[in-house]
Amino acid sequence: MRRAFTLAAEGPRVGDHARVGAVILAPDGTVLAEGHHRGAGTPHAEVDALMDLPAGGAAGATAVVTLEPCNHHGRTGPCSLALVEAGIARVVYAIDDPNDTVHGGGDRLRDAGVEVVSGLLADEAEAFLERWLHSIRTGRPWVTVKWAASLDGRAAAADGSSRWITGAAARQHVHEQRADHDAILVGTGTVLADDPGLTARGDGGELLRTQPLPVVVGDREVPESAVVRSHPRGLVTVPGHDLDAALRSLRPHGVHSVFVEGGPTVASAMIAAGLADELLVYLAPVLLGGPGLALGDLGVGSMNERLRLDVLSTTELGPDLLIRARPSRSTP
Ligand code: AOF
Ligand code: ZN
Repeated sequence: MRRAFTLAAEGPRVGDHARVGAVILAPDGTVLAEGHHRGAGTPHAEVDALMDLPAGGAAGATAVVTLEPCNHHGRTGPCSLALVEAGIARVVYAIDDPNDTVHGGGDRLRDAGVEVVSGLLADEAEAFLERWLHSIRTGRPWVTVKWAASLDGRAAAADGSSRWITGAAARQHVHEQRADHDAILVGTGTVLADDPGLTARGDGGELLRTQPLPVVVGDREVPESAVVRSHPRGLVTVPGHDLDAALRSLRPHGVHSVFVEGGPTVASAMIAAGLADELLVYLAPVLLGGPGLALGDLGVGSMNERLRLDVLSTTELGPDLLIRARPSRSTP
């Protein structure tokens, strides 16, 4: 199963698909074939592995898969059927498929007389597919909220200028995070104030290979001349201020993860609405003082309402510090 996870990790990190790996073992434990899913519309991991075997080559073998084999005719045929037809005797998988229309492969295999074991390394599968599972289970993409601030929590100076608080290493890290999410979301206020491109770029300014879908939320018009209008992925605008609805509306665009990058109004609203799954806070060793706070009102009126966080990691990026945190799961 660990090998299957390694194979799964070779699939693209972003896109409208689950990263899945599969290993086919002979009765004596020898590896017969390996496979992984390479993105929407391509063969599923099980079929990718079976394709490496001659006809009849999987008879009596065990298939080890990181996700329950599918049971539907989607962009490809059902993997459960492909495994039965190949003569697989035993299937071991980590977690059930959370998709209502897809799951049931385990039962179909059992009905066909295949021995099925599930739950192997389930915790690792949950962690590995965290964003996708969250998106399928809730109907709402995973949300990472990012901001950059001075040590005293300001994102802008008194005159409103906000570029650049952090240094080159932190900024490059942000670009990599953009490329690691399906979409990047800002409010109309940020578009009007900063005219951002919302692309993921390398340190030479070149476009990275994967680009997040740019999403602008709010009622004000995005100007014809806005830089984001020439984004390579096009532009999605979502009117209104219902962030939960806005996030759900991105699912038909194949979006399972969203990087929220501005500004304070949208970041605060995401957090206050309980929609932020992870926070990335880049802190620069400067002080700005004044009114330019990184976050506005969070609906915290009193100390006993404070939002508790669990810190996952702290990382030095040149002179700056990155704190990765999540809303605390433990009770106070
Ligand atoms: C598997 N093996 O390798 C993957 C699975 O649109 P489709 O037909 O590609 O189906 C996508 C769904 O199938 C996806 O949402 C997830 O539930 C499952 N992914 N299943 O048996 C695989 N990638
Ligand atoms: Zn499948």
